[in-house]
Amino acid sequence: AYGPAPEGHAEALAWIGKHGGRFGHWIDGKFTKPGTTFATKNPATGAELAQITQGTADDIDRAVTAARKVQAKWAALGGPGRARVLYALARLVQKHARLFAVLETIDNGKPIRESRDIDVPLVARHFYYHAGLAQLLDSELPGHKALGVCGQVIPWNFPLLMLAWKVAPALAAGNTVVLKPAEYTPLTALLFAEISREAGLPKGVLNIVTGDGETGATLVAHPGVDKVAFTGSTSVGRRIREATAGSGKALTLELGGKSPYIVFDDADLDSAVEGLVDAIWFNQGQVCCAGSRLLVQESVADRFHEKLKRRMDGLRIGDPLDKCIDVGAVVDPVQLATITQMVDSNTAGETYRANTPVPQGCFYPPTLITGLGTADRLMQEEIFGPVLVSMTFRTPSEAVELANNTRYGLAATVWTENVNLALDMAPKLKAGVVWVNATNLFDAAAGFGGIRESGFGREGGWEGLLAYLKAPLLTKPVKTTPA
Ligand code: TXE
Repeated sequence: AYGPAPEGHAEALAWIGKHGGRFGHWIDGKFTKPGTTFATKNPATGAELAQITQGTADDIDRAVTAARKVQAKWAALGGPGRARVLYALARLVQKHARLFAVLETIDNGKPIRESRDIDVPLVARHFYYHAGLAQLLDSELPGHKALGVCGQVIPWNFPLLMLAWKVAPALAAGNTVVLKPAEYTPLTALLFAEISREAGLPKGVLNIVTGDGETGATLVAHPGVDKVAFTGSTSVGRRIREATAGSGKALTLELGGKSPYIVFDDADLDSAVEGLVDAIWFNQGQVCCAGSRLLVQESVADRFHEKLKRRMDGLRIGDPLDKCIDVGAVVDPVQLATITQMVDSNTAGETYRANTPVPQGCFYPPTLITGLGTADRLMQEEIFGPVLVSMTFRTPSEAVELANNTRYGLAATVWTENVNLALDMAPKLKAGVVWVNATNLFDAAAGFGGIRESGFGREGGWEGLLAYLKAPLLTKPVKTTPA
């Protein structure tokens, strides 16, 4: 029933096959021999893709040692020297774009349209942009110093993009890296490591150690790590903050969210519906800044919910490799069980499931829950799936109060035709980013990050780069910015 497999599929399977379906870590410029392994699977089919090595304390130690050994030399290359390598990495990501996109889709379950048109192009953009920053660094911030070795732990929802967000600024600033990808989605990080050699990245500058949370915790705790950067759940973020407290390690955390999506009665409702599709059904809702909490003005609420339900019924859910699919597979059966349990245990409000065929397996239908109260668990907790909760408000001040009634503070969206209202709302919303009549806009040049339990620190732009440099360079250069 599905269209032909996209270009790059055979290539992706061949790349896995070339490695015998078993991967070691990438340490000091080459793959290690696979050790004790676990499977990474295609969530859409349940098929095993490859065996991945569980990183041990020894592996982490070897990777950190390799990173430490070359750090001074990498920094001494200077901004332009490092920029040359970052440009090459960006070009190679573009050259292998189809392979990266398919590999990401089969490992994670996201629609190929997203990995092909959003994730991979943003990854290339990130390396180009940071190559530009590296080039400016010596003149803009003379005397700057890199932090040293960075231990980076990333989640499974944007495996390659989160790698780019972490690795590009770290390398641009002259640091070296040990990165641990998420256990569900290690493949694109391993492919990236392999192509980094072709880009001329000196061995030891980037090391990838695969494994689970224990491997991540070992990396975070390693005394040879100078900076820890983490994206993932708030509970693990809290543990990492405790584990690094008093260690002198620099730390940035990008954690969960329950971001409000506010629709005023004067908004272009059709556009607001389209925005919502992007806000909560992009990547099956597995997005830290997902607009997962709809706040809609009472006077248009019924009309808006009706339009939304009609649009939900039109969403196509299924094989992520099909170019016509809107909603793909949830990353793993464990995650699917969490979503199902959260929704099924909710007794408040009214649940609407999209009237669209849902395949067997790791798929969850687009879901809307209306009529909840502020204290209801689903109003407060991150579901991290394709589930939208909705409440109504009467006045702008009530909208602000409801929007800020959360322990998180990552993103917020305001939909209105009244620009004065939007400008009045934006600074009152407690969130790292506020979008107006748009949602999920990301760019390498714009700092992204949260407040409150969504974490701290910014990734992207000069702010993101400064997070990889030694204090006291706390001021932001203002002269030039690469395009
Ligand atoms: O995340 P974890 P999980 C949220 C989302 C989801 C929930 C659980 O709500 O349902 O988290 O997902 C590594 N020290 N988000 O369990 O555990 C782990 O191996 C060091 C939000 O997958 O936070 C992986 O590489 N590292 C989110 C990474 O941390 C540890 C994205 C993230 O996994 C560790 C993902 C430890 N003690 C999930 N324990 C977002 N906001 O973007 C685990 N890890």
